[in-house]
Formats: sequence, C-alpha cells, structure tokens
Amino acid sequence: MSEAEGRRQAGTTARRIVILTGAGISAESGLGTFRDTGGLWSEYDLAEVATPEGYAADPALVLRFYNARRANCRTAAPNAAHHALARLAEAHAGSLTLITQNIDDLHERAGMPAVHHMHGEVMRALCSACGARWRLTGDIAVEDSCTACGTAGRVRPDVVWFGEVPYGLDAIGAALAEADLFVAIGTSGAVYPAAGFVAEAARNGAATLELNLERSEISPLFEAHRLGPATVIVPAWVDEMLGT
Ligand code: BJW
Repeated sequence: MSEAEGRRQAGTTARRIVILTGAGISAESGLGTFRDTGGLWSEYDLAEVATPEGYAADPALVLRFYNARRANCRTAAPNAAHHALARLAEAHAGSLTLITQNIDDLHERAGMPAVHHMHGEVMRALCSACGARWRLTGDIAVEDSCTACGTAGRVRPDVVWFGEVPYGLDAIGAALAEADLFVAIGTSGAVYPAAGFVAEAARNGAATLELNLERSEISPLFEAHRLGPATVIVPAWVDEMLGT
C-alpha cells in the first residue's frame, strides 16, 4: 500500500467525517453490550423488552428493564474513547457528524457538541398518546401521566424498538452522502439500517474504517480495521488524525 493510500484509509486527509458508535464504546464504562457473551440479549428476550408488542404485552417488565438501564447510565462515566472523540470534534478542521446507536448520554457528558441518537435516549420519556418527549432522570411507572397531554398509562422510554423507524435518518443520509471518511466504532453490524451505513458511505466514495474489539459481521465491507478495546484504539486513532 502506498503512503497516500495508507493516509486515505486511516482518514488523516479526510475533511467530512461521519462516525457511528455502538454499545462497544460504552462497554468499558460498565454499560453492557447486547450480543457479546453475557450481553443484554443473553439475559433478556429482545422480543419482550425491545419491541412495541413486548411493551403492549407487559409494560411493567419493559419499564423495569429501562429503569434499571437509566440507573446504570446515571452512575456510569464517559471513558477515554468518548473523550477522544470529543477532542477530535473540537480540533478537526472539517465537519464531524457523530451518530450513535447508544441510548446513554456518555458522548454528551464527554463534551461532544452534537450527537445524533438514532435509537433514542434512555434519559428521555415519550408519550405514545400525543408524541410529547421530555428529559427525565428517574424511573417511569406504568401509571405515570404525560407532562403535555395528561394521559395516564402511555409514558414510555424515548427509545427506538425493533419495527420502529430510527430518528434522524434524513440528516444521517445527507451526512453519509457527503462523507469522505466513515468510521464505525464498537458495533456488531447486526441491526439495520445502521448496519447498512458503511455500504452507503462507500458507494458515495468515502474511505471506511472499523474500530472494534474483534471482527464483526460487517467487517468485510470496511477497507481498514483496527482491533482492540475502544479505550485504547480510539484515542490512538484520534492522535493520528490530529497529528498529536
Ligand atoms: C467492543 C468492546 C470494547 C465490545 N471496545 N468494541 C434488513 C434491512 C433493514 C431492516 C431490517 C432488515 N432485517 C430486519 C430489519 C429490521 C430490524 C433489524 O435490523 N433486525 C435485525 C435483527 C436484523 N431493524 C429495525 O427494526 C429498525 N427499524 C427499522 O428498520 O425501521 C424500518 C425503516 C428503516 C429505514 C427507513 C424506513 C423504515 C430499528 C432497530 C432498533 C434497534 N433497537 C435496539 C434496542 C433499543 C435501544 C436500547 O434498548 O438500547 O438498539 S436493539 C440494540 O441493537 C440497540 C442497539 O443500538 C443495537 C445495535 O447494537 P450494537 O450497538 O451493535 O451492540 P452489539 O452488542 O450488537 O455489538 C457490540 C460490539 O462492540 C461487538 O461487535 C463487540 O465486539 C464490540 N465491543 N466491547 C470496542 N471494549
């Protein structure tokens, strides 16, 4: 590989960067991933806790699942990978779009200025009667009322379950169309439409880089890979990008 091609693949010449993060970036902050050994989907049935049908069948179970995850999120702290990305966003001369599938707020708490939460946010509630959304840090109870319309029994976490449409897809599509570098960090590539972003970015001419603990289902779609814990490989890549 030529030196110029190496720089293109690592992204050090990129102006418009799009980064997609997944559960792996928050794993070393103590928040569980989904599909790794011992992950959330080995403990819970995703059809029961992460679908509208599961919520309709047993709202108390679903609210308990997300109340516990909200409590974990409150006590978790951003790690070196979240901080490194915030540093990159601040110092990068071009544009940086950060899309996360994570519902935690660790990117924000690390200082990332704008975060696209495509699967929603656990620290927000949604009224399924009127669509109002609001920030909350405590528990949701089955009998809670909407702060906007007053309807009781229709408050749920503002997260995107299977079969629901992720947030911000138009803005994400526009960013992917213009990107000259697409980087995926800590995601298994098992869930669409996020798993399709690498192909979309590559079709539009972007260089593609995967940063993950191990190879993922969609690794073959990336031009370049760096394997290891996010707290090690993300700061190292950011240092390279910024020449620090
Ligand atoms: C580390 C690490 C360390 C560990 N350092 N790395 C084909 C095409 C399109 C859609 C579909 C399709 N087939 C089926 C669908 C529908 C469905 C889907 O994808 N199903 C799959 C099972 C196939 N998708 C949907 O329903 C989505 N909506 C949709 O498609 O709407 C239709 C539509 C789309 C577009 C336009 C118009 C209409 C919605 C998906 C919602 C996903 N929701 C969840 C739960 C809610 C939020 C929550 O509770 O947190 O979101 S599922 C769960 O998976 C969660 C995550 O955000 C998501 C992705 O998981 P992630 O982040 O990749 O985590 P893991 O655990 O899988 O991977 C962790 C990785 O980290 C691993 O690789 C580790 O190696 C690595 N790692 N430690 C670095 N220290």
